[in-house]
Amino acid sequence: KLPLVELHKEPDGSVSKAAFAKDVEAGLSKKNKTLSSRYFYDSRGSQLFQDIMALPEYYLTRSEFEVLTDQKEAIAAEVAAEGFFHLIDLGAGDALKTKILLRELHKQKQQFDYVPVDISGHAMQELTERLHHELPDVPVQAVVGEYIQALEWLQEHKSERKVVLFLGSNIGNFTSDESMAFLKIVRSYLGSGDKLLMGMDLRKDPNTILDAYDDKTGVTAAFNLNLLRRINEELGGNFDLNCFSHYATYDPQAGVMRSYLVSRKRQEVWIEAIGKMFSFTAWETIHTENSHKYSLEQAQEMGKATNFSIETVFLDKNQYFADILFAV
Ligand code: AVI
Repeated sequence: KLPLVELHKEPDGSVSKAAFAKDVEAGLSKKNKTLSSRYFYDSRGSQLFQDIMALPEYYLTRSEFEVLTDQKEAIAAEVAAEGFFHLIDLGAGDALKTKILLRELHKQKQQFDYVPVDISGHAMQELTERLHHELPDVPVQAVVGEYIQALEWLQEHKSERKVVLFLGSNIGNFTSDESMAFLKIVRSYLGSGDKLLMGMDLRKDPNTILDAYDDKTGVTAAFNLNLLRRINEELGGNFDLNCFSHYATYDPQAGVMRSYLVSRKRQEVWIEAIGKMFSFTAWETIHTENSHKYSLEQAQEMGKATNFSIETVFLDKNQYFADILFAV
């Protein structure tokens, strides 16, 4: 087995049960109930997200693929600039998209090592081994942990120039305050010459956006409902998944896609690990996820407010999605 840096203390991909129980209790005790989308990604949830990415309605994946494929020469050249650098991939997963860049950087004979970061040790082990065969000349140092934990580790152990990748539209799942705080923290770990390449889903026809989060085959519904299944499994809950349904709605003025689970009847749910019963009225909702959609002006403002400047905006032909290169 190739070595991984393991910063994450819990069993693979999982969260601490106590922290999960505490968050669930707090969320379900609110007047407007909430559960955090960060708990979507157990192994079943991660598989369902892979399925979402293959849906015809979920344009985000294909759009970003197009950006990276069509503009890989320019992206690789701009990211690299001069000398050796660490390419840090936050939330790398199977790195399907990043591999386009890795191949191009290698082709351009750029001097770098690849540092994928993910909460899943299994995913990082697999990726390390696959890259060892597919791109044997690219040095890989996978880190298993949370994003910030990993940046901290890098700060202590690696002194060369850093290029951070935050692909997908992961920034969109943070609240506005969280995304600003996150960008400020990332910025605090970067110095002159360092860069951030971040994926941002852009504003577009509201119906196109709505379809992407309410697909006909019900994969997104299963993804959302999986959160209740996970509570049943890990916290001893007795949610009846047939008595809740997925509801997604897009607010075109705020640019926010909001997802909910709706209680289809009056019901009570017991959660063993919390030792409490939670009551739902008929049609009461649990808010589970926000997915922000941005204008390029907003991206500019976010950069400004967090001390980054926009170097280049890479777009697909439809202008559905942007990979934005921020410089320090
Ligand atoms: C992971 N994240 C960027 C996805 C999104 O588009 O917000 C999660 C997702 N939720 C429903 N479909 C996909």
